[in-house]
Amino acid sequence: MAVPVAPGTAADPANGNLFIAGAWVDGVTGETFESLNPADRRDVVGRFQAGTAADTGMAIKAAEAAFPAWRSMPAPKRGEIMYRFAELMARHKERLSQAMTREMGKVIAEARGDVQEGIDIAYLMAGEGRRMFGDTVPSELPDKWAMSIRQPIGVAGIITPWNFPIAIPCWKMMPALVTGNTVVFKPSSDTPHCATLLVELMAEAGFPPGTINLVTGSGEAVGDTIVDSPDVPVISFTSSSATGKRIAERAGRRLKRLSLELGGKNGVVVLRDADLDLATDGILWSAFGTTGQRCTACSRVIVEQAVAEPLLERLEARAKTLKLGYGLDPGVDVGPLINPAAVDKVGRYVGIGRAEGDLVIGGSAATAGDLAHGNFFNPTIFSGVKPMDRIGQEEIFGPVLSVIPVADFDAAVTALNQTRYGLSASIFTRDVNAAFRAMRDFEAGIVYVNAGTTGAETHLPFGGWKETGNGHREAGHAAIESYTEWKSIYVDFSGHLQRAQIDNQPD
Ligand code: UN1
Repeated sequence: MAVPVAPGTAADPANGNLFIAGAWVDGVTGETFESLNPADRRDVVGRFQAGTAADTGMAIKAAEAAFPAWRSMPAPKRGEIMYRFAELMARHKERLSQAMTREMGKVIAEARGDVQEGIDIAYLMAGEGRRMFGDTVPSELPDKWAMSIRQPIGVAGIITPWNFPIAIPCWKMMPALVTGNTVVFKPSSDTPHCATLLVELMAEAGFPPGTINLVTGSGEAVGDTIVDSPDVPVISFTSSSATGKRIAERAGRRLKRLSLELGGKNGVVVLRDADLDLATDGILWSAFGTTGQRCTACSRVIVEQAVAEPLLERLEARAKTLKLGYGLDPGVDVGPLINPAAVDKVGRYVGIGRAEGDLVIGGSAATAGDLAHGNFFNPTIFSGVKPMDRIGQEEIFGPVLSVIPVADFDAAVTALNQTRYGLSASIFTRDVNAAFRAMRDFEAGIVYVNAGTTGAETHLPFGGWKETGNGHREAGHAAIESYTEWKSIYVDFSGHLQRAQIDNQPD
């Protein structure tokens, strides 16, 4: 397997520091942890500071100190810095993408998409600096003005996962920063190099010292310190529902603003009139793209019995052709899982699945040749799964697809909604009435018609119902809500006391 020469090699790893108050510094203990290439664990991507509670405290202080000046800067000016950052990311897109494939594992085309998603949200939010709309409305009283404005909340704690190591930090940091908050950013310990490259570009773009602080390290040392700090009033977090609930409890004690983006068990419904080749394309892409490690990944196919057999044949035939390997090597379709623990977890679910459904293809770690050095798992399909089976209910976050046959459209909607999650859902059909019913009745934050469950664009709200989140949305204008307080302002220019609700009574 070819080990890339940039941005660092196994012999010359990139050593990452913390970024606090505009300076790259060692942590107080100087202890480090390694980031490994998931396609070849012999390749050390870099060594990164194991930040502590003390380091995190310093980062929070720096963000607090930077807040008054940053919130006072006109939002369009903040947007201009963000625009420069977007341009820098675009210029460095290939370098960032290759670094991402090496550190996180997704194939290079998908890594480019991840970086592009970061660029897209940066441009979108740069423009938001000149919008950030409030309401200006008539007052119920004469000679009185009424309007509402948005204001920043303070220091934002941004805790991000590894599966979109550029896009998700940007989804969170761009709206936080353009609205005038300052940031303490704790990336996943599986992707500290991507985070470091991102923050380097932010510094180069001109975000002032202290507006963005990076602390790498564990969830216990860094993440919990951010969540518990009385000086971090707003938190945005993406990971599992179990961790999200724990964070919600802790943040709830201080009534913090908290935006959670959590688990999914996204389903594709295939009706008997569907274009089965198109459905096969959509299902394979959303089930095995990113090796199933997207919050939006499809892990359930709910198919009308009448077409279950031909659909399954197509899925099996195509899944067989998927090539596993290092995402920088040409022709590779599916990269590795993020780490050995993920391989174990997927393996455990396959064990559960063998007892619940019929294994059609896959079902084991892929260890032939060079793959043995990485965290590879064969794309896996189970058929004959029942809606309430564990593999049909629990988030696996790997390349495992359950095919659930149902009698008709109504049974499909019931099965689709029979989950504690509600991120994305899709339907393949040529029947416009069925499509509209699905759009109305699917319990999900994102619904696709004749497309898979992945591929959300950055200018629409992103997020899910039920245990997928807590009602907040990322991306689009909706993201602004998570990072701003409303302030309603009344200006009375009548020159005398006017009492709302009292002086406006009918004569
Ligand atoms: C995620 O998996 O957490 O819609 C984000 C998609 C991507 C974003 C996924 N645009 O699949």
